[in-house]
Amino acid sequence: MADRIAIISDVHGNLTALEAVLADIADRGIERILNLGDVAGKGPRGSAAVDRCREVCEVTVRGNWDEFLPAIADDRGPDLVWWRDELRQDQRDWLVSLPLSHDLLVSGRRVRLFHASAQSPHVRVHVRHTDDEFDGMFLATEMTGAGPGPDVVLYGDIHAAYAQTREGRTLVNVGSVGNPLDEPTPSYGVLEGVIDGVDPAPFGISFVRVPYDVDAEVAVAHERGMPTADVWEVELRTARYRGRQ
Ligand SMILES: [Mn+2]
Repeated sequence: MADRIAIISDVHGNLTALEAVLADIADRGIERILNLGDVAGKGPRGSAAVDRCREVCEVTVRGNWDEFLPAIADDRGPDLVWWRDELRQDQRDWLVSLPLSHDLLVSGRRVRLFHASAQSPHVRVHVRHTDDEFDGMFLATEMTGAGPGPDVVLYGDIHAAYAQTREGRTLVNVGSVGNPLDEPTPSYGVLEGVIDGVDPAPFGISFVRVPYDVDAEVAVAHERGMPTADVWEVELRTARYRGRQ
C-alpha cells in the first residue's frame, strides 16, 4: 500500500518554522519524518529544535553545522560560540554521532538521503551544477558505503528546493524549513509510494510550502540577544543570503 514520508532539512534553530511544518505534516496524516540535517546554528533555538527533531524524526543525517558546531573553539567568534553554548552536552554528542547517509526502498527505487553530497556534508552542490556534479551525487563513496547506487537522491544544504531527472536518476533538494533562501516560505518534501517495496509501483515526490509567523521568530532572536540577529532577520524576511545582502 502506498504511504508517505515527510523529508525536512535545515531547521537551523528556527522553532517557529519547525512547529508550523510539523503541524502541516500532522494535518496531512503523515506519520513518518526523515531529516536531512543542520538542525542548529544560525537561529536562536537550536537546543529546542534538536529536542523536537529527536522526538519526531526517525532518522536525522548529519549536516555540516551538526558536525562543526559542537566542536567549535572558544576563539572562533561570538556567534558560533553562542550557538554552540545554547546546546546541551548531550545534544552536541547526539549531533556528531548522526549517520552521514541513509538508504531506503520506495516502490522499487533505492532512495538515498544525505546532507550535501556523497563526498561529505561540507561539499556543496548548487542548483546550477555540472553533469559531473550530478553524477557524483549517485556514486558509492567512503561516506555512503559500498552497495547498489541510488535511483533517487534527496539532499538539503543549499536551502533551495528543486528536482531534476537525468538519464533515469532523480536528484531532489527539499529546501529548508528554518532558513529558506529561494523564497522566504519554509519548504519540505513528501515522498510517496510503497515504503520498503522492492517491486516497481507508483512513486511521487512533491514540495510543500508552509507560511509561518516570521515576526515571532525574529522577536525571539532579538530578545535572546543572539549575535547576527539583524542579518538573520533579513534572511528570514527576504530569502537573501547574508553573503549577498
Ligand atoms: Mn544549512
